[in-house]
Amino acid sequence: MTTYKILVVGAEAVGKTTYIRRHQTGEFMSERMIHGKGVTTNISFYTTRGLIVLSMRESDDILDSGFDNELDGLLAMYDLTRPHTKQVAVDAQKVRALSSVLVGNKADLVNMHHDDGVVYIYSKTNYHYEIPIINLIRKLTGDATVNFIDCPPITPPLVTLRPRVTASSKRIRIE
Ligand SMILES: Nc1nc2c(ncn2[C@@H]2O[C@H](COP(=O)(O)OP(=O)(O)OP(=O)(O)O)[C@@H](O)[C@H]2O)c(=O)[nH]1
Ligand SMILES: [Mg+2]
Repeated sequence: MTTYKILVVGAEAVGKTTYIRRHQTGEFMSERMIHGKGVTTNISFYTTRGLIVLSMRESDDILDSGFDNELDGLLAMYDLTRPHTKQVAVDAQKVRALSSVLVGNKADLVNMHHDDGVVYIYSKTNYHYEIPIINLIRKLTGDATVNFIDCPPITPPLVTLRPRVTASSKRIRIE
């Protein structure tokens, strides 16, 4: 297992928490989530190079990541409906020489036209939402061929029910 410390960096309300939550729980949050700040979320990805854990935090300032100097990579995010937020993301990429991916979020709200070097996503319907992650993992590992694989099946634990427990659970079902 390899762990990388990743900062999702971008101007306010570009969709940082929503993006992390999408990977963590699958939910889309229609409200702005203030409590995403200061939280570290570990998300596991099964890849052709084994289990990779991205330890993710968010910030609007790369110098205030909460990871000290241990940061490994960046998802530099901006809001396609607010073009001025792109500069914040681009500037963050210049502060330190780290593996990074530039992400244009909320593509559902704009006409799709592509800028070079930008991954367009929308967390709202998961459009391309895994592409920034795999692109970043490829940069972090230096392996352009790495890909996701399915999560290995987890064997359920063996549970032996005592006869009385089985009988009472049957009763509950009949009632
Ligand atoms: N339409 C649309 N709305 C989105 C998308 N992603 C996020 N949002 C909305 O954008 C708003 C801000 O999302 P957040 O995830 O709170 O943004 P943030 O960057 O974490 O904001 P701060 O941490 O407060 O700076 C919320 O209302 C989300 O529902 C998207 O892909 N499409
Ligand atoms: Mg947030």
